[in-house]
Amino acid sequence: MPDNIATSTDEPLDALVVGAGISGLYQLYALRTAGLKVRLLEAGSGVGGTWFWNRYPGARFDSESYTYAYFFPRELVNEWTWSEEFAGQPETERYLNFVADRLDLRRDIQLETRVTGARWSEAERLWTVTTEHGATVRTRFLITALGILSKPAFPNVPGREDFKGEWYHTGLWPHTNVEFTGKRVAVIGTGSSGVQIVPFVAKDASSLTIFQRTPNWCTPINNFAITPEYAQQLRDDVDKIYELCRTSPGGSKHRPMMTSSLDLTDEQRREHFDRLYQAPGLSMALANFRDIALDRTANANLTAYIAEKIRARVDDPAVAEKLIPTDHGFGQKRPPLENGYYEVFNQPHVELISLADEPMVRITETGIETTKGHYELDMIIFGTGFEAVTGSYRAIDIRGIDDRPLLDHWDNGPRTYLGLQAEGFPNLFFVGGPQSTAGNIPRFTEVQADWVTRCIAHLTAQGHTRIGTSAAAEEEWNEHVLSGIRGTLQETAESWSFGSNVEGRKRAYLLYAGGLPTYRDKITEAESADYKGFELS
Ligand code: N01
Repeated sequence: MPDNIATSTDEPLDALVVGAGISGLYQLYALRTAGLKVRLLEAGSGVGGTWFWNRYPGARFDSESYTYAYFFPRELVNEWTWSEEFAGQPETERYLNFVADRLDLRRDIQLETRVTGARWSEAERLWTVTTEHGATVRTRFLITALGILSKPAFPNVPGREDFKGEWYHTGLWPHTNVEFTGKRVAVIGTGSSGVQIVPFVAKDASSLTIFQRTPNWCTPINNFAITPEYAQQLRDDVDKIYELCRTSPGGSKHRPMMTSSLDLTDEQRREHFDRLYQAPGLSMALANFRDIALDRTANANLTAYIAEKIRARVDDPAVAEKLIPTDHGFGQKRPPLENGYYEVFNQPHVELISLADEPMVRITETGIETTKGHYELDMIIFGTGFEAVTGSYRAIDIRGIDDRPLLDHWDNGPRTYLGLQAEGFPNLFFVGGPQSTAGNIPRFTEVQADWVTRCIAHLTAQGHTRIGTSAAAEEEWNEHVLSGIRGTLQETAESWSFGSNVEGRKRAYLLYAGGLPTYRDKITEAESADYKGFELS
């Protein structure tokens, strides 16, 4: 670990990056390559961000490993070989450590340093950043790469602190071995994390009780090993694969079909769905007809198809019905990928509790009480998700012009210009913040990190010391962001994309549904037009 980055009283840094996830690491690399004096602070004891914290059994990519990974610099592509199409967490964490070493990033990273505050000085045109240990560091530019799913959320029921057994959150999984063998375990939550961990717990636990608030439309991940020949082919095709990701709406190698699924006969449609059900990863969501996301009839056809699959895989018809969503269609929420999830419910020691039938009342010393009874437990696993996107900003007291808190600015939902800056917070850039991503996150955030790097280089070259944006620019961007989600079936879903998974949170769209090519065009157009919407001085 480098010495005293956070207590430095030296000249201010050119830039400080917060967060050593896949986006922050790339931002550090890009700024350093541009010749800037830059450092990175990270709360965890290792690099990796999401892939450092979410180390629960079964955690795995749902984007193809090589499309989520870095494409630049090319030695990273040439010197790393993925073992599976969808790599598990341990391999991804190893990969990000390999990147940190290979690009010699560690000398500018300080771990175990949680940033708790940042205050802008208009007079000095500097940010002063404070850490939980009371150290401060001054920087010309501050870049937050906090991740969109990094602040764990817990059920709002009393008694969590009373529970005498073990408890874990999937997003804060310990580094020590967690033993399920012979234990009565509960998993609360059936989103992507819950769906991934459940088969692993079921293998060893003496009993497994799954508390489901809302079922999801899960489809098989259909993962497979990467052979040496396939690995070589991926390297040979790297430009082609990158171009596919770069030009697809979700930043993935998949793209939607723009013809209508309603033009097919029932038989053709079934064949098409069968093909996608057996295809790897998010094919069902991303390589399907576009009208699935827009047209209720098209969506209902697919929904009926997957419901049938669930009924075929779950022995008890009553349990199968509980596992079939009725509040949303496929794709209205991000669909989890599964590997043997539905078959878990056929095992005698596994029980599904629908919280719609018996709401949770409290957590007790020995288990979970619902309106219908008490479940005795040795362990509770919270797969209850995250206070998405802006949640991680709640842990940092960011103050802009006139000491105004960023959270006040975002009180009615996030407001940004291009997802890059907020009005009243000069020289602060968000990478992977609100109103700027959706889909395969690294492909969105690399575009932002490159933009921020060019912007700071431009300001420096022009002798400028400040960049800010305006309320009018934010308004324009807000309207553009909302226009991307308006009229889609996602618009009406209760999901973390709107913050509605957390009780009491104001509903606001947190992501960017306009697609990667449009996003890139928008931010580069603003840059080419003399930083339209920004004020440089
Ligand atoms: O979180 P979630 P997640 N009482 O919010 C339930 C990515 N990801 O960690 O649906 C009881 O999706 C909640 O119920 P409901 C991926 O983008 C990717 O699983 O809100 N239950 C839901 O069932 C994903 O979308 C991978 O009604 C409560 C669950 O907890 C995102 O992260 C793997 C509750 C939370 O689901 C988030 O996934 C994992 C309460 N009070 C995650 N509060 C990959 O495969 C919430 N729930 C790469």
